[in-house]
Amino acid sequence: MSLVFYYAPMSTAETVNWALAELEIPHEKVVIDLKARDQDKRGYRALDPNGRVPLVVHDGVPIFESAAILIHLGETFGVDRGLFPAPGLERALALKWLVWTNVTLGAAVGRFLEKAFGPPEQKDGEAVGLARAEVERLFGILEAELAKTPYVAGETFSLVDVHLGGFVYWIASLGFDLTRWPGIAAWQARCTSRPGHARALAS
Ligand SMILES: N[C@@H](CCC(=O)N[C@@H](CS)C(=O)NCC(=O)O)C(=O)O
Repeated sequence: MSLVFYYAPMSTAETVNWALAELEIPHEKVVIDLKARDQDKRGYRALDPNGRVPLVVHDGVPIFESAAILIHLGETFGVDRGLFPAPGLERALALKWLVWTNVTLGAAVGRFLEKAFGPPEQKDGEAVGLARAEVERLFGILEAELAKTPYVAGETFSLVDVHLGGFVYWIASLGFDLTRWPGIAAWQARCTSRPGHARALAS
């Protein structure tokens, strides 16, 4: 088995970095310097025509999109390790939240970034406020979910917590104060106190 992970610090690749550390899968890590535009090099574009990180090449097959990578790692390596549900309804719950992370929450944050950090001449306070309110509404949905179960997809920690937790950690760094959502804050603390998270930080 060969697995090459193309990574950039402080990017969407962090959730894949954490997942690989939780799963303890041997792999080669290649750092992509986004500022130096390594992602535009022809060899990289041949693997990922989007020119983005994360990218995983598993036994020669390139896989882009962080949610797709998490699903693939979960299905392939996570079930036996108790970090991803077997096919069935529990798997469906996991997929629901993994897709929500990118398609619903990720898109809302993308709109917030566009409005809040776009060109100053296009700054519109009301649009920033609306985009922020949408992210906060989605945090409310997650908070309500975490009032029901200790982890996003059920009673036990899984790669869904890695992926959604990694996104929430990044969103908080954009100025969303998690103390407003105590359930989310407590869940983050539970997930980041794991040895797998420490291994990811040290890798
Ligand atoms: N939807 C993609 C987003 C990937 C993405 O936007 N990655 C950013 C870093 S967070 C990137 O590689 N940017 C480089 C560029 O746009 O040139 C995923 O979840 O994997």
